[in-house]
Amino acid sequence: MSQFPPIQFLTSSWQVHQFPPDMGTEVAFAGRSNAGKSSALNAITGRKDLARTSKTPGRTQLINFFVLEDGRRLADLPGYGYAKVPEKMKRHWRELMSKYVETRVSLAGLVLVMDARRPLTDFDVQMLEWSQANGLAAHLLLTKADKLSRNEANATLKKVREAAGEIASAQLFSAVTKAGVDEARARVIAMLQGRRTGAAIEQ
Ligand SMILES: Nc1nc2c(ncn2[C@@H]2O[C@H](COP(=O)(O)OP(=O)(O)O)[C@@H](O)[C@H]2O)c(=O)[nH]1
Ligand SMILES: [Mg+2]
Repeated sequence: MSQFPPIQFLTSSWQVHQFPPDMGTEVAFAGRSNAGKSSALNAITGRKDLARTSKTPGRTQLINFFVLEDGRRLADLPGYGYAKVPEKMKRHWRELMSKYVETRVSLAGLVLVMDARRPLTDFDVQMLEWSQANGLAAHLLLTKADKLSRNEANATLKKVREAAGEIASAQLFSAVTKAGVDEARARVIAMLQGRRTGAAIEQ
C-alpha cells in the first residue's frame, strides 16, 4: 500500500487575497456538507485528524490549505448545500468557489466527494461545470459506499460514470472500510505531480 507524503496544516482563508502564494501545484477537495470530505482527506493522507470531521455540517466556510514538504498543497474547500446557511453565506461561497477555480493557476485537479447514496446534487454539477470550463482534471469519490450493498454501489458507480462521461473519472470509496483508499491516493498523488490526468484534459 502506497503512503501519502508527510503533510501539515498551512493556513485557513475565506478571501482570495488571503490565499497562500499561487505557486507550485495544488489539488482541491470539494463536496457537499456532511458528504464525508474530511474523512476522505484523512483516509487518503493516512492522518487521523488532518481535516476535522464534524457532526455539525456547514460549520467550515473557510478554505483550509495543507502543505507537503516540497510546497505542494491540498486545499479543503468549504462544504456546500447546507440548508441552514444564510443566503449571504451561500453567495459568498459561490463567489469564492468560482473565483478559486477560475483564477488559481496552481490548481491541477479537483476531487469531488459525494455521498454514494446522493450523488450529483446541483452543487456537485455546478463544481463539475466550473472545473470543465477551466480545463481542470476532476475525480469523483463516491464515499460511504459501505452504506450500500455491492449491487447498489456498482449500479451507482455505473450511473455516475455515464453522467460524468469524459468530464471526470469516478470510483467507490469508504473511509470506514478503507475501500478505494489506495486508488484515490494514487489519483491525488498523480494530480499533485501536475499531470492533468482527467479525461477532459487527456483528450
Ligand atoms: N459509514 C460511513 N460514514 C462516513 C464515511 N465518511 C464519513 N462518514 C461520516 O459522515 C459524517 C460526516 O463526515 P465528514 O468527513 O465530517 O464530512 P464533511 O462534512 O464532508 O467533511 C461523519 O459522521 C462521518 O463519520 C464513510 O465512508 N462511511
Ligand atoms: Mg469537513
